[in-house]
Amino acid sequence: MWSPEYESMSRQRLEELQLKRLKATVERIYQNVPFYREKMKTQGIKPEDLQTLADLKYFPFTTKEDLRENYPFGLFATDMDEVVRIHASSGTTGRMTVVGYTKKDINTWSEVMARSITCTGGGPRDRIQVSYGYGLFTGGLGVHYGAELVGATVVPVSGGNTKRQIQVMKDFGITILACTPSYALYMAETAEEMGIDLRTLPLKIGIFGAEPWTEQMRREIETKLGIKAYDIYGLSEIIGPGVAIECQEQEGLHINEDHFLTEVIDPQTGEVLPYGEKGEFVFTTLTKEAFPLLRYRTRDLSLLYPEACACGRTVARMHRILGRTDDMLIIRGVNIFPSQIESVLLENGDVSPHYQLVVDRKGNLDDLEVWVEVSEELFASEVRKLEHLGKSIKQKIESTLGINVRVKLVEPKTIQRSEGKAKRVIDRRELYQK
Ligand code: DLL
Repeated sequence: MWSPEYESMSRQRLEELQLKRLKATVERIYQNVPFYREKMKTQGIKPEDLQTLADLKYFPFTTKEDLRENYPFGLFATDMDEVVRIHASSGTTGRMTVVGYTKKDINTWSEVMARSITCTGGGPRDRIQVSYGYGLFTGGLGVHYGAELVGATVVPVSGGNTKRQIQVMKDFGITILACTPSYALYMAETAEEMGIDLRTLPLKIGIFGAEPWTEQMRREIETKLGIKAYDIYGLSEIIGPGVAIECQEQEGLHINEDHFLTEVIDPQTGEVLPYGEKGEFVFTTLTKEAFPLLRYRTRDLSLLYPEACACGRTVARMHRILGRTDDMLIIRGVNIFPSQIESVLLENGDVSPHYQLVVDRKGNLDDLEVWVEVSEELFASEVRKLEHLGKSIKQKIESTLGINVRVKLVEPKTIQRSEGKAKRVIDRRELYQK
């Protein structure tokens, strides 16, 4: 462990520490950020009303809309002179979400990323290829600083130029790859075209996140790259990558709870749910200076479990992200998550992990078409076989989702590859509304 003192502290000591830090955070944002002061006043609550961790539920949530309305620096809690870095994430709609870091915040981020890398078995002897984008996106620089703190050799390739990525991986003897899971698969495909078998390289660990993926996709990546693939979770608003990560047990993601207080709520009612129940993740930062957040609604859905892990860490773990409140598709009234479809597809050996969901409105009815790439071998085989595969996929998806879908099998390499976050859903219904 990078910081055993914090990663394996008793629940009681952790909660004492969290309460102390939470009180300080609430007091500071009340004093320094007019937005929070007003919100708390409207809710008739003051910092001193926070006596226990459970009292947090009386405090207001912060949403993505609040961040947009206070664009760009309205929620910063320090003087701009103390801000040493800005990052931003560009959502698909509206203004960017802008976040800031003081020197201490950068150190905190490096610390949680150093813990994360160590958690996967990485260390000073590793060579880490950072293929997350560098820039306003937090992926590249976030992993970079953590890897340097660990003492690993960092190769900051950033995203793109996939052939060169493979060359670097091979020639530099890379042992850890950090990128989105969809990009890892794209790299595997490119390597194959270049006649390079990634399984024969020293590469042994993958640190993959920034987008949803499934257990099946993990298996696919592990087999194709000959590595262990670890899920890393984070969001710019809270810090970037490093909020939570899997350990070598691969049984849920350890949350850095001494820095990020976690609640799971019912997205409809806002009520806090007990451990083990699926809901929306809500984080409160406990140590951030420039951009602290109170009860930030992530829209990410998962569940939390508090049991200590076999690895010795005692912090709570989250299940891998199961969907988002906003990428949930509602098709003919039925709630559908892309990950459900991905699981069905990848259980089937003949299709590649590349797929896209195309939603349209035909007449007054929603229509879902699932585009699936088939493997080279299968594509070259008889039409009858393809038809059979199409039918069987359709049947499986329909029995999982409970709605009718159309399945379109497409040629290998026709679905657009991504070097960052993959775009799985094309919702043409939205286009009509604009
Ligand atoms: O994606 C930070 C990050 C960089 C995480 C590199 C991991 C690795 P944003 O661009 O602000 O930040 O996007 C945050 O991405 O709310 C989730 O919906 C999604 N996300 C991030 N990690 C995972 C993951 C970065 N492991 C949003 N599984 C979050 C599923 C993830 N979704």
